[in-house]
Amino acid sequence: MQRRDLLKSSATGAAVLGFPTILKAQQQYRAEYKMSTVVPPSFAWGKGGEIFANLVRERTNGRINIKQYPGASLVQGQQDREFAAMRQGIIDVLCGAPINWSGTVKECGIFAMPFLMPDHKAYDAVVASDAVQKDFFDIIRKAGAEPLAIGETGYRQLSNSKRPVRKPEDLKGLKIRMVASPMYLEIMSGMGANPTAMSWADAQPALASGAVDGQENPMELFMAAKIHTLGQKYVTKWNYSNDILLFAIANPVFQSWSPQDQKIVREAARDAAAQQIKIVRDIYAVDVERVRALGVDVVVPTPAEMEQWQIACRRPYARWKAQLGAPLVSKIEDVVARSRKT
Ligand code: X2X
Repeated sequence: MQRRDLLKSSATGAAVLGFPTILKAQQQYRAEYKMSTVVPPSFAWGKGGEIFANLVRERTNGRINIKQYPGASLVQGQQDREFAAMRQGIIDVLCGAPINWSGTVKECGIFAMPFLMPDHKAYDAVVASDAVQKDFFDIIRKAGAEPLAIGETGYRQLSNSKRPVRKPEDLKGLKIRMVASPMYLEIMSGMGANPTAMSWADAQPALASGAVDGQENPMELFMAAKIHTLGQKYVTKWNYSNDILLFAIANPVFQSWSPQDQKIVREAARDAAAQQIKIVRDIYAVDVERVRALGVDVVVPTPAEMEQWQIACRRPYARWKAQLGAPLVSKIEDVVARSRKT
């Protein structure tokens, strides 16, 4: 059939059905939208993704079907490729830690800066601020995705198989697995540790075989992944970094949905993020006892010890502030400072 005939016949078909515009709109929806998460729904982060997908399916009566691909499997476990893959159309929906995307969009590294958001009050103030809702969200939009909502990946704590770590000096010579973030690597090497970058998929075998001595991740994740069974006997709750969990949709995908559906999806992401944050914080409140009950030695630094950690991170903080975008970091610092006075 000639192209002209094809156009004519499909136009006639639509006219016969009587609602050509609805038909057109429906044709733009795909059978499945692919969502990448680094961890599965047995972890708070993956659960957040699952809740989001379920809410969207229910509230759109199945018009929008988001399928979760945990283990960052759409990018063969290489979580630092997620954002680039989203731009290429391999991933439609992001539910992830921006630290993993900082090699693609540098500002994505900002939230993981050491001691930037020292507690949940500061965290909540930052997330609600214009610095995030306007400035950061605009950066994400320009980079190719519509940001919808923010959950929480959780405060990252150190673990290792060798000894209790109370102060920066205790890290000397320890081989620590980190995500592929030059900022994280610099923080660790600045304290005398021997950091090595690898994906989450590679981290577990490396811990099991003793190729690395330690790692850092939220204790919620430590428990969900049973990292204590990989010889990790010592944890330090130093709260140095708490990345956001960003829910976002690839721009062309978001634009293909009706305004009503866009609204439903945005609200679903907000509701999922709120539920996900509750899961993370409920566990955070009891994580020391829970991890101790697994036979792990948990060091909770005193305020004086906390200061040592903060001092040790000052130089990389300053360097990375300049690198990742000093004006935006300063804005976030102001929000944090104000949050401490209320
Ligand atoms: O790989 C990690 O450590 C994880 C799961 O926390 C991230 O993707 C940032």
